[in-house]
Amino acid sequence: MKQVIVMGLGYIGLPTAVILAANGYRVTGVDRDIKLLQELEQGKIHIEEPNLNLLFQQVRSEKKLRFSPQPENADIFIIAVPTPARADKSCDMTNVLQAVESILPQLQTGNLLIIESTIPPLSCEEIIKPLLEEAGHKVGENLFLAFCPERVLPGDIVRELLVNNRVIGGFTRRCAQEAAKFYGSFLQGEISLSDLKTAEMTKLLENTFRDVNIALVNEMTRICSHLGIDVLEVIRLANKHPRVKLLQPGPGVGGHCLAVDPYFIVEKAPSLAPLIKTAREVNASMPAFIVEKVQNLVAGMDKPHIAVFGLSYKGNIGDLRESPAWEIVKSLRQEGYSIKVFDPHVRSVSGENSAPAAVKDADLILILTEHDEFRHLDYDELAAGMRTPLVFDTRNIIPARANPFSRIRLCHLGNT
Ligand code: SAJ
Repeated sequence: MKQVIVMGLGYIGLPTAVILAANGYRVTGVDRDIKLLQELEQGKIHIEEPNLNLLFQQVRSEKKLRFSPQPENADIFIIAVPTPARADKSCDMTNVLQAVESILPQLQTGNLLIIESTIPPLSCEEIIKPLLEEAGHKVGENLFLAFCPERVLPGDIVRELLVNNRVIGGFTRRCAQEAAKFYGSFLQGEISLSDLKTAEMTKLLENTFRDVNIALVNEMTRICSHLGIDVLEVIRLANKHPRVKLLQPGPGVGGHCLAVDPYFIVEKAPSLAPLIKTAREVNASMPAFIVEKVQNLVAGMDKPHIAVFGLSYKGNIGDLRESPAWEIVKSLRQEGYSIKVFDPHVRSVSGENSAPAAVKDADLILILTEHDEFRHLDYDELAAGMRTPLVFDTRNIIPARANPFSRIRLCHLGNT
């Protein structure tokens, strides 16, 4: 049974460690957060993902997954630590470099080192490989180095870890092949081999593509709003074209990926990336656009109360990182509005425990996150407890056509 060390037990590292343990590997998950390790040892996981807890409890009871603050000897090392953006939006690789440094004393002939963390192009060759060589390793000869970006979608991580196609960049062909052998042992998706820098850039392009696509519909939302055209209908109709696949506008783009990764391309070639940079700016401006719309909707009301539904950066998860919803709530509070929040997925922020409690005497329900719980609410019934029966659905989750709640004025990005 091969031994795998997974460095970093966050959104990617923990599910990866669990999946590997369930697929025939002896796994040690390493993290410097001692409190997190203690909680994991006690059987508590900090990530809300379908099927993760079940699988976690199973591999723990079978003693296939251990935790440690320090790496130890192993066959395969995976680095899945976060790479946040610095204040100037460039990539802070400190976690990755510290992880590499901490495994240096453990590396042995024949080991495979895989980087899964998202990093700027050329980082493996220009920063990580030299670190390994300075420690005396002959990369490509007695140590195999590969970059295999994670591609899983928060909210569906466990399934996607098994079925998604993977791109593997190797320092040499042999490095990529060694990594492919490993991923092929549990992956149902297709594996494509390439070199390090191509795989690094591929990862960034994927998230940038999505960010630019969303920026396009968000910009279109502003334009249509100005011209009095229903942008949601325009997008729906345009998507009937066989080669058009527009995403949905919303209150902004959050999370630790789309809102961050495109800048890792910009930092490498700023003068060559105007489109990528502008797309980021368009998406980053959406919270202010929503705040402006809210101000217009409640203008003239006496001390308006707003009930915000959803704080996380997208539906059905509890992740607050870069969340546009959170930014909107902060802005509205700064503007002096009375705000109550309800998010059944976010426990870290004190809010209301139920929708009726949040909307009591409210003048507006502001839907900022597309949680399933919000889709299935009876808004007509909720309106009975409101002062003004007004809903602003920025995620377009309430079907306007089959509007059964006649008393409510339903606003969305297409008519507001
Ligand atoms: N969003 C929109 N409109 C849409 C789709 C998304 O406004 O039509 C917003 C969401 O509300 C959210 C943000 O974009 O605030 C990002 O959400 P997401 O679901 O698009 O993506 P992430 O950040 O959760 O995960 C992405 C995925 N990348 C791609 O789909 C190309 C995932 O596969 C990556 O593994 C992940 O980034 C990552 O870790 O890099």
